[in-house]
Amino acid sequence: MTDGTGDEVGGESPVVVVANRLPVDQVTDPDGSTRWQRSPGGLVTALEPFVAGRGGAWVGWSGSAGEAPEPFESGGMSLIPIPLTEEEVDRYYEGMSNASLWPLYHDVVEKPEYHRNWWDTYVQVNKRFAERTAEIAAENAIVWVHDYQLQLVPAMLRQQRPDLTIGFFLHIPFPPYELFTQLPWRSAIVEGLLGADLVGFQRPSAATNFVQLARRLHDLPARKNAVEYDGRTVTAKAFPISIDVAAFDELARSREVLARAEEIRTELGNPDKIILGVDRLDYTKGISVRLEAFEELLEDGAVEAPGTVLVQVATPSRERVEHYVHMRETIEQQVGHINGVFGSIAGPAVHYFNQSMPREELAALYRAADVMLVTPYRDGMNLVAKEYVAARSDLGGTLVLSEFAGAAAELKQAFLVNPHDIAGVKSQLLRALRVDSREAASRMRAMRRHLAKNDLEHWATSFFDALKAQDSGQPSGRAAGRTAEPLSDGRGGAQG
Ligand code: GDG
Repeated sequence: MTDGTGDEVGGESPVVVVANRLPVDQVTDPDGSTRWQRSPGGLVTALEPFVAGRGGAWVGWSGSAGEAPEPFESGGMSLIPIPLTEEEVDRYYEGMSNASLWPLYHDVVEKPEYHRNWWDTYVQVNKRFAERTAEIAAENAIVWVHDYQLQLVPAMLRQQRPDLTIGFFLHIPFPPYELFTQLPWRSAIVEGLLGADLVGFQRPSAATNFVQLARRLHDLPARKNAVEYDGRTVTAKAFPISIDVAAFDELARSREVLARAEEIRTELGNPDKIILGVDRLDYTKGISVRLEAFEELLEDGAVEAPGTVLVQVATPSRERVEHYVHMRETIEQQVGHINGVFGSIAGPAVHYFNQSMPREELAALYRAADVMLVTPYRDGMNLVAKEYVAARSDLGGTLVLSEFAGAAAELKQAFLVNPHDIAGVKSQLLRALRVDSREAASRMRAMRRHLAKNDLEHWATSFFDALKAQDSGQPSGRAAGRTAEPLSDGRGGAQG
């Protein structure tokens, strides 16, 4: 893999990825033996070429509480497992990460809970990730830290290893000052992120929010895209993530997937229109919004079942977090109600699946669907929207997309909706159901063109290029971090 200059991306420096999860899952074979299997999803595929074969490593949790396995090799990378106890999973992962930060960063769609013992554990676990990374990273390595679970790692790592070049990428939105400042440990998080040379976000507005926070909370000199801190320049910039477009396109064109798409239509009773939703079962994804809009359209008589059906795949997620248990009950009641009133012996109006599907099945669903309905209240990017577009080489199908998904900034030819405005969602859904095929094809073509150029490899390469450029631009950089005192001890107290 090369950058524009023909050099190997990342130069010769080894790359270490630090993420909450390792890129593998432990699976048990029928004979009872266990082995590691590469996790599904594009991120691993995109990062592997940068990490593999050059002394690179991936630091992360294995997914099971208890003792961590010894480091091992996989796909040319050294995988370095970090242990988490049951209590740490409870407090750091399900608590602080998924019941405090996740709702806060998603516009407080649900009320975040703040507990001091969750925070203390978050600090402790971040420290463990930072210490282990400091131990294994080669001299002058490039370290790329991922996501909201590990926001303290950049600063903790810089303290121990000022020779490293540190990048951070946040996969979820970053809230504005007015929301972020309700976090009791707001200063510590901002300081944690300021330990990086480059902080990447999905959207430019998130980068702006971060720079403003650093300026207003810590009184730091800041320009549009950069903060001066501790003798270094910390750059904040948007790098919208994408998918492996070519691979998804190829999968969705395969004979098996096309045949399965036909079969799905037949099994659904050959409806005129199939509307599709695919999400992790998460309250940010606005699954209730689309059920409500669909129900009202059925009530109004604007659509009829089973001529028009909604297929909703809601993949199980975070099932031990209280918000999620409650949300699942609400959604399942809604589905039951719609089917009770509008279903018939011929079939239900909503086909609801609370299960994880193979990638091939998702691709076939994308090919079978006339309208893809993506209505998050807030979403960093939303890869499902991009997968749908990548799957439609036939230029068929239409995309209805929330304005509040990062993807809306790129997929401008979608039928955009405000998920808080049910009347608006209904009318855009109807437009998408009724649009003539020429207009639909022209919208799809434009979105596919954009995606073809902006795929996952482009994302990873842009980030590494920016990180390298940032590193060579640091004045006295590295040495400054060695002696610097952080603004706080990272253990919190509401300050700033
Ligand atoms: C976070 C941010 C950002 C879903 N169900 C199944 C399945 N999936 C796959 C989809 C897609 C992925 O999971 C979901 O990606 P999203 O982007 O929609 O959402 P999050 O999980 O919330 O991800 C998000 C992302 O990070 C990347 O930065 O875009 O904004 O919230 O790829 O296809 N895959 C399979 N079976 C399922 O049932 N195989």
